[in-house]
Amino acid sequence: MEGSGQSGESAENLNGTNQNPLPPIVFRADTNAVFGTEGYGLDVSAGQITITAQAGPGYFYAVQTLRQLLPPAIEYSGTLPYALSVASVRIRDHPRFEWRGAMLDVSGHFFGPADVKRYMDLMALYKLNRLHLHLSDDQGWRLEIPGRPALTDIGARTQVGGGEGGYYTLAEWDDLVAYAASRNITIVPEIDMPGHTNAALASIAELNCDGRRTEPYTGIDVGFSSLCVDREETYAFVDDVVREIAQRSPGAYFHVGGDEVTTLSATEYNAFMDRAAEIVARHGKLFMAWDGVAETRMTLPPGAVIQVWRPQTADTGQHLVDAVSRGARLILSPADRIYVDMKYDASSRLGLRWAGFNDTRDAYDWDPATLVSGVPDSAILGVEAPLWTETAETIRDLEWLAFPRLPGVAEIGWTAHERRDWTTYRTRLAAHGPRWDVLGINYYPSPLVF
Ligand code: IFG
Repeated sequence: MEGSGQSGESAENLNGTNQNPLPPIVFRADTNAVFGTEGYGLDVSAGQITITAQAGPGYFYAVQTLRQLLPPAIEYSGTLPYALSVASVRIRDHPRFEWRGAMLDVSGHFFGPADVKRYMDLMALYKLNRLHLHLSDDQGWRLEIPGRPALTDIGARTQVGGGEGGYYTLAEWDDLVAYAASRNITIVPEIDMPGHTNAALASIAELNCDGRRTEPYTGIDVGFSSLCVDREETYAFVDDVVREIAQRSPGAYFHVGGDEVTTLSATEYNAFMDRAAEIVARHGKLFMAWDGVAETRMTLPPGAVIQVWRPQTADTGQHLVDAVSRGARLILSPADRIYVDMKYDASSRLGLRWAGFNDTRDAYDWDPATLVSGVPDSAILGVEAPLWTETAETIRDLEWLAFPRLPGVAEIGWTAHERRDWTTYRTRLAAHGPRWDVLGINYYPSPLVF
């Protein structure tokens, strides 16, 4: 769904026969560096396919585009006993933004490794390259931390609605990281703090100011929990958690959450976030947090990234402009656009509606450059579609909420704004329905598209 290809007339036979050997797909190194690490050239003509790129991601993305140029039958895993063809094209393509992301909340409801890998497969189809995993919250702690067994013995045993929860062992984490890398996806771990921490508070007594563990929580209220910012044990905990996860996560970023804290003063919040930022830097990662950090006067560390999620007001917008002037860069996740845990419309069985309905057009028809006025394009790293799982329990629920909205977010991240418009996009998107059928994706047949 990207690129500047012009389809030619002739179709090229891609299955060789003994008279007509399979035309090779030639992978060429791009010596004059025109594409960047994720860009590529794709030429199909005269029975020859040539892919030109500078680095692994470029080759990978050229193949994803080639998949889209072939009929859905290409997804058949067996040997096809008949020829497939692809139109002759000449494509030169590269992404607009470096950060083309999806966030998966595995704390509200737990999703095992197989579900997360499936989600990554579907992300890779559309050249998304960042998977932000929301690993902790009030309802569940999801990753084994050496030396802190209570987090998984107790904190992982719950989820929204009271199900049995779950967590990733370190081996499963390493496997997810490797799987992501094989699809040019970088995992961005998030441990939400100081709020959204009841699972940890229910597990470890000394994280609470009264020294007593809280009760497990399986509802969907927000804002009521906070680590005890006055106790040194809290910072030892944060250091343990950040250290263990950072050393098993090759990506550059560590997301510390920072959202929806109602029980601390601004001074207490700032002091905590400053110390959390120091700990993240100590373990070699760049600081990332939700946009509430822009309203504080915390010292934003170099390379800090702020994830914009709340519908902007003049006030919050000015805070973001200030933060950018202090060196921060932005990831855009406007809740009233690309929170794909919002209902599509009143008919949606799944999803929340606190940010309004996000139908397939809402999620596509906006320009990142104009979301926050006063912020230069250079300060925008890219876009990311969060999927919170208060109402999603299975991979089929995730697919229903994410498709068809997620491919639109991918195109916003990849394609120049002036080359995008809803009228032509919706037609191109509809043509992907048969591909999603072959792939078994449980997508919502949006009446705006199908
Ligand atoms: N806001 C909360 C999430 C989740 C979400 C559901 C953020 C940053 C509403 N925080 O989004 O914990 O409850 O849409």
